[in-house]
Amino acid sequence: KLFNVAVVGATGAVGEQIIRLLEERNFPIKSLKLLSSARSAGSKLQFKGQEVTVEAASPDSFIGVDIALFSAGGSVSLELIPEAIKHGAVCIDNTSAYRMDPDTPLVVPEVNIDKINEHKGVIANPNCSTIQMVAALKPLYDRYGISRIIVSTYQAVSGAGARAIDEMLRQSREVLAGNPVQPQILPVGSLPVKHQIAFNAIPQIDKFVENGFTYEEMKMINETKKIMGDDTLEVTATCVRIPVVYGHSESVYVELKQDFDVEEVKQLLADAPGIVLQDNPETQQYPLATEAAGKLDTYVGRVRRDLSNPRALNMWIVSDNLLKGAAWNAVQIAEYIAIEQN
Ligand code: 11C
Repeated sequence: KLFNVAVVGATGAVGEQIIRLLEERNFPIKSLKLLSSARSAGSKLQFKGQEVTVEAASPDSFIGVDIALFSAGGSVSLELIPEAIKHGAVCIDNTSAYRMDPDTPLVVPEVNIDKINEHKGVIANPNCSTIQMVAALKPLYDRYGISRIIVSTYQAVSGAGARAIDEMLRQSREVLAGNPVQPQILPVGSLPVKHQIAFNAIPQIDKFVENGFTYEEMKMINETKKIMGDDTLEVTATCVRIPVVYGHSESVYVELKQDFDVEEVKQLLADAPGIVLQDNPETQQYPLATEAAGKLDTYVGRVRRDLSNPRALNMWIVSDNLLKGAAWNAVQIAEYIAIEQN
């Protein structure tokens, strides 16, 4: 069976990667509709050597669409996903709009693909920093059980969109030229206070919640429990923006429920789907954002037993936030839907 596919947010950083992956993976497409806001409508994009004109997304855009991939922001998803469902489309949503809805499966294929059929028209794609962490921890969860996770992230500016990349590069040039820097975008475009990102580390991603955590940190906490299907999991997170363009890095401390052998842990990771073990202190081998950028896998290294708690591990997890963290996870879900229906 071939599918009528729509990409909503086609001109954005994630939309662009979704279109590239649908092409590269030779997704079984009958027709491809590229949709965007009215502002970007009319622009022309290439798909398999053909020019496709981007159309303004409206409720009628979804007539005849089988699979719709959304990455145009939460408000667009909330407005148009119900319309797309009415027309019979299965929606894969990259925004946070439906993630914590109890009726919506939140899927990372390596972790909980079994949930994919429980959808009522929409399957949510988790936050980028959550996806790579749960993909790497799943084999350990299955083998030993996990009681607690403490994660600190080092997140790329591309997570905040194409304008944040421009801002980081522009600021870097200004600092090197000895000029004053005028931050405009980060940490959060809609908040009045802005901070320099070039040559800096900003411990704020998204707005603050009343409890002192940021939304990004709360996403990591809540989404991890939902994807793992375990409310007893103790999770805490500190999310930090650093001047890297592509690839989120994470320092993860994880307490296991059973004794473990570090070599066995490494073997489990090396054998896990979608995970690449890069771990050799002798040759200074460990995951690097610059090397993970552009790749579909999640890279894990610096795996070591904690010195204060022999039942705990420390590790370093890196993946391309726009690929496994967004576009690739969504296209992977679409591929599973296509397989189920064929
Ligand atoms: C960031 N993780 O790096 C964010 C971007 O909920 O999908 C993705 C936000 C989301 O800024």
